[in-house]
Amino acid sequence: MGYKIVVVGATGNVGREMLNILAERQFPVDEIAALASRRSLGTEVSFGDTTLVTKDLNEFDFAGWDIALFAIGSDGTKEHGPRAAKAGCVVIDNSSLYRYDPDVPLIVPEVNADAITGYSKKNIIANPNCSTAQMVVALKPLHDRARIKRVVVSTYQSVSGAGKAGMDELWNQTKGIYVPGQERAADKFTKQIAFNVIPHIDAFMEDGSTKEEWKMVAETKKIIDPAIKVTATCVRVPVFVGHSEAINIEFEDFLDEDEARDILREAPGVMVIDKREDGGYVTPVEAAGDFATFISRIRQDSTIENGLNLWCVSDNLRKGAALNAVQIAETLGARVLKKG
Ligand code: 2RA
Repeated sequence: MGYKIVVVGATGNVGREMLNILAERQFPVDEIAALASRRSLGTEVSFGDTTLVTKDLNEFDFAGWDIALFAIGSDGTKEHGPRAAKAGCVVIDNSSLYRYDPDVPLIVPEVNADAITGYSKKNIIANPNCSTAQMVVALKPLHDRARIKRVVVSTYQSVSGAGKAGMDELWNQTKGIYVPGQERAADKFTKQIAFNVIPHIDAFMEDGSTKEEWKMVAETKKIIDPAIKVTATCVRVPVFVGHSEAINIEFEDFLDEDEARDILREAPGVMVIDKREDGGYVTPVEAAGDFATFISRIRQDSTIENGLNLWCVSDNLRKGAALNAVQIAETLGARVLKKG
């Protein structure tokens, strides 16, 4: 017995990855529906070895369906999420709409799977922001051992985080630099992204930080521990897939770098590649397409009493979005919606 599962936003970067990962992980599917907006209606999408023709989200009745993976942004979820939930279909939403709602669990299964039981209040579960997901996978096992006081993180986020338009802009702008007459001005991003970096993701807030940086603070507190202080600088870089993060951690207690490496080696969802030699670390091009959260450059921060530095890389479309959503569905199936 499997589940009747819906992927909402099946033609976008994350929606397509959700379908790929459901198939790769052989999620128990009895029936699957791929939904899209009217403008993408009829588009064919792959689900393992089969091809699905997208159906109209606006006309779709969620009654009788078990789980809906939403990847259509906050506005779309606002319009269709509640009606899916009300029809008895558990919504796993990749947008930020419900992440900070006290009645909606924000879940990274390797970190806080137990919180999933709170889904029944609204029949909705929130998926964290991509840059948060990989970071909390790395932080949680270390927090359990030496209690984290403060995190300082700088992110190097790929253009796929800004959707297909972001990827197209990097591609066309880069080409345009070499092909006379094909120059491309900034459009999706505020400044040139080809051969450049942009310290601005999402809207600016009153205090000078951006919404992306605020998300990392608020979501880390909700997922792991509200006592943890987090400060972030989120930067867009000319990489197609894979977010990287330089993470500095201050603990309550001293944690030796070797012990930290051993802990991370055993941590769920983590792959440690950490050799102090040429190539002894992971880069986005190696992480893209993989399920793991990769950790490298683990080393003491001797400028503070209990400090540690590390480098964290993961596929932002997978662990950062689609994989985490599918893992939430797996956890929901295993713990709550058990099917014989
Ligand atoms: C980004 N985290 O990278 C945001 C949304 N995916 O653009």
